Amino acid sequence: MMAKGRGSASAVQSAALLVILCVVGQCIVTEAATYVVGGSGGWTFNSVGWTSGKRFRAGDVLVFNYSPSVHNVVAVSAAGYKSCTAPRGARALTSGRDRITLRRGTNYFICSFAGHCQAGMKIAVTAA
Ligand SMILES: [Cu+2]
Repeated sequence: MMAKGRGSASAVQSAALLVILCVVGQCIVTEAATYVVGGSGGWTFNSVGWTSGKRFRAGDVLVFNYSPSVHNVVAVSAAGYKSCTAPRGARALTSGRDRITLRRGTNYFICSFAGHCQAGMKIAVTAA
């Protein structure tokens, strides 16, 4: 009888621990989610619509996967995003698998290869 009682208490403790771990796990995911831009297709033309329906938070990480011989990633201003122009001296990311941590507000990225941004290779990501 006593053993059964302890067993029950132990089961309750296990359940409580599981809940706490789940809550903690969710917090971690919420605070720093990682998104692969464009999904399995990667960072390419018409990535512009990829952000729709997603909710981003400051600290989330965007992963840009692409072939560095034909694309790059450049962080730009709102004006640069609209006009598809990178600022003079802008540093292009060219690793082909770049990771960028989002800042609060809207983060703008384009590919600066000629014509690519105009073909929808641009994203505006608003992070809460
Ligand atoms: Cu490109």
